[in-house]
Amino acid sequence: MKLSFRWYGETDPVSLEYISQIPGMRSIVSAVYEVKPGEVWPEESLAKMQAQCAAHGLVFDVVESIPVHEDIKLGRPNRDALLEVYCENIRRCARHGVKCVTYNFMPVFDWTRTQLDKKAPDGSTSLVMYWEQMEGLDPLKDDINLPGWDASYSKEQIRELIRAYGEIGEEGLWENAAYFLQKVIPTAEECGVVMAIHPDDPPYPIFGLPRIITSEKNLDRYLALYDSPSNALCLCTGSLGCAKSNDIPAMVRKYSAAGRIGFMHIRNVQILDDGSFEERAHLSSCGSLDLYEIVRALVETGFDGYVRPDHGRMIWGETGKPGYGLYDRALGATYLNGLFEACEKSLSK
Ligand code: DNO
Repeated sequence: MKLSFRWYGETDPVSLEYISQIPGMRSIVSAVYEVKPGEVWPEESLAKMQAQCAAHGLVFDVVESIPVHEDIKLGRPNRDALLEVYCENIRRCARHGVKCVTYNFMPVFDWTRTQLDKKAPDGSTSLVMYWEQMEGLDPLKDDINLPGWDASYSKEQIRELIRAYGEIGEEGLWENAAYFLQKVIPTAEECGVVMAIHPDDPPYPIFGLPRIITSEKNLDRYLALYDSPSNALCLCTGSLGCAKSNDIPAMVRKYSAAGRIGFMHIRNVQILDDGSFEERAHLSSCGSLDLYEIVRALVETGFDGYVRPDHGRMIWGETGKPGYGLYDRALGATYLNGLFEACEKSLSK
């Protein structure tokens, strides 16, 4: 596996120097953030990122994300032009050494939480989603602005988008996903890039919006839409793992054995009795997921793709982007290194 770390570019309070000091760290996961979805990424930005990473002994070879414009997800008439831009961005990334591109197909909102700084008894804070807080939330009335979301929409635009997704429904979203893959995967194949779809987080409908990348059945369906190693998964254990019905180690084993995982996001969550969830430390005993079984499944199937420790808690007084501080993600990386080394050595005995 190739160990990686997400870095938000020059404005990220976590420096490349610090990231490079994490044992075993190899790759940087980043994106061009200064342009809007649907615009072409300047090659200078990609070249600069590559050089900055190389100066710290790191490789910028994973992009997270090239966002999919809402008009593509909605199948609107301008989608072909937007898909042309999307393909051009894949080509440009590939020219600058990128091997894996993450994206999602979630309508309007990326990941959703109701609180970003829930304090645990030990004083650390983490992201949570509590149904009781969710019930009161209305994206049309409240000023909800979560870090996962594109803050550039006005309330009017959000209202219009929610209405449009209501009209196409789940099956419409599937059709538009199929169309997206038909256009994009051939380009990815030509460029030697693996497209890794991120699951919906959490993996069920939010605010009545359809969500499709949620379960084993739906992942099978998505991968079958275009049967190619370039049409792969970014298997996020914490996203899929907050639905009790998803057996994460079994899913990891199945899709890794089939060569259809490009990227692993590894983190732990605690599912609560009412289906709410809290992000927890990576250690298996801290949450609902068995990280040892997940890593064992990867090692036993010979996984050689990218892995990153996903969302960390805020610990030791660190402040910064919720989920993306240095300390707890670094602890996660070190724990993952330990699990991989142990599983690899016991397999080779
Ligand atoms: C959250 C991330 C997601 C992910 C996108 C991929 O922390 O895992 O925002 O980057 O869904 O497009």
